[in-house]
Amino acid sequence: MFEKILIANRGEIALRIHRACKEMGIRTVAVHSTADQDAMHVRLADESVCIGPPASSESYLNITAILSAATITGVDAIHPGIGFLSENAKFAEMVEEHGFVFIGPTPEHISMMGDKITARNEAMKLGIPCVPGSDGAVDNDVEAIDLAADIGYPVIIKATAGGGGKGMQVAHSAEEMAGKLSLCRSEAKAAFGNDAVYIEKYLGQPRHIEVQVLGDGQGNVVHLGERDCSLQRRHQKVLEEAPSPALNAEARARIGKTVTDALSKIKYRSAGTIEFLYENGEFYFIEMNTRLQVEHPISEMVCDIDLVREQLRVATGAPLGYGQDAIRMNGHSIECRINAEHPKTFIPSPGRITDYHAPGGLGVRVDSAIYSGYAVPPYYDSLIAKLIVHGSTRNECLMRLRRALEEFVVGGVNTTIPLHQKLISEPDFLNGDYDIHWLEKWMGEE
Ligand code: MV4
Repeated sequence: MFEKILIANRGEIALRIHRACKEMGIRTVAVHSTADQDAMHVRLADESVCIGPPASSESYLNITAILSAATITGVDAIHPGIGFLSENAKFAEMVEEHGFVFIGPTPEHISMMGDKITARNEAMKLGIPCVPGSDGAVDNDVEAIDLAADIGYPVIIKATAGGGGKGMQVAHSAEEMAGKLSLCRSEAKAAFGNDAVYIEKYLGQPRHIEVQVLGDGQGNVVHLGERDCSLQRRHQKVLEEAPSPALNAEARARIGKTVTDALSKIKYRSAGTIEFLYENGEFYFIEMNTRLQVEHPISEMVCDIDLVREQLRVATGAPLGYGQDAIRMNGHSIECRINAEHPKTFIPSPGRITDYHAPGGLGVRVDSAIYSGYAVPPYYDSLIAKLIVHGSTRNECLMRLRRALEEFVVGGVNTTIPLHQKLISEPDFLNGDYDIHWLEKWMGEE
């Protein structure tokens, strides 16, 4: 096992990784910006290195500074966490070139899934069902309009380099195509420096369902069931649950087998998530995330597996050591993302936390790096805590979540706690009756 690793991240996820390391006897090195001098990830780590000024581009994205920190502290490996450099194939490659282990997939798998056209083509080759659409990039308007006529309107035009909901346009008729194509291309060029686009049939009321996988790079791959992440606002997830209220055991086993068969063919290593749209009982691949995800704890709670521990283990070259039979799913789990934002306008609310009391008790987990007196900096993502609840049934989970939200005190900044309190008393939510558009509609009506 590694003796010491560097955690190239901040906030709750840096703590999450630190915790797994400590339980495995691994020492940790934190890196931080000047704005994060007093951050909990720095306080808890065995060693820390300041890697630059507040702006992420000069600190948490500063590859040279991070590799220097790894060199001077003599670590064995680097965990990239979530966001920042976690899906940067060049970084993964440079980590390895400098003689460290990258705790994640190979650079080749990161690249493969980072470009959406390549990912879609690869998914099709591997037998993963995709949305009907173009076979690769559409080169010109005529080709796109001909194809859209075959697929049937509405269609969605997507940038191959897209992400976070950027670089997508829906066209409802042939007349709209030329305009939407050029809009999508110019947005993609400006945002990602790549104007390649492809088209798919537009699904009107799908759910967002993603399957958690874990592979050892030797062909052993298991899945940890699915998460329902349909509750989003402007492509930001708000609340996630596992299992999905929309799937039965047959659908779960079917999609699980499809993804594990596929990823075992490419000998996928580390944690990963395959995202699907789910409509009328069918799954349609949209993308794959080659990293740990913010909502990974709900899968951990349901499967009783420490995903970061497993990432560390397989990164050393160890085989998974168990098969799908060993994965037993139990009960229900929900995660509420608590952001330092106004609960109605979502305007960020950085500043000092004056009071803090986290809920506890059976089945309650809080992943957070904040504390009373901590100042939430304005430079980074506004996620300050994740409340993760587990219960033996969905109803027990909901009752527990309600009481945990009531106990949660975060004073001094606005948070999304009141939004969650309202959300979990909505009949549609309680009935599990929601799609990817439900939350925005509901918020518009409030
Ligand atoms: C779609 C779609 C409908 N049809 N693709 C949004 C982000 C990106 N990951 C994929 N997205 C979508 N792709 C087809 N063919 C609708 C969305 C979409 C969405 C997907 C998941 C969660 C929330 C969403 C909100 C709006 C649109």
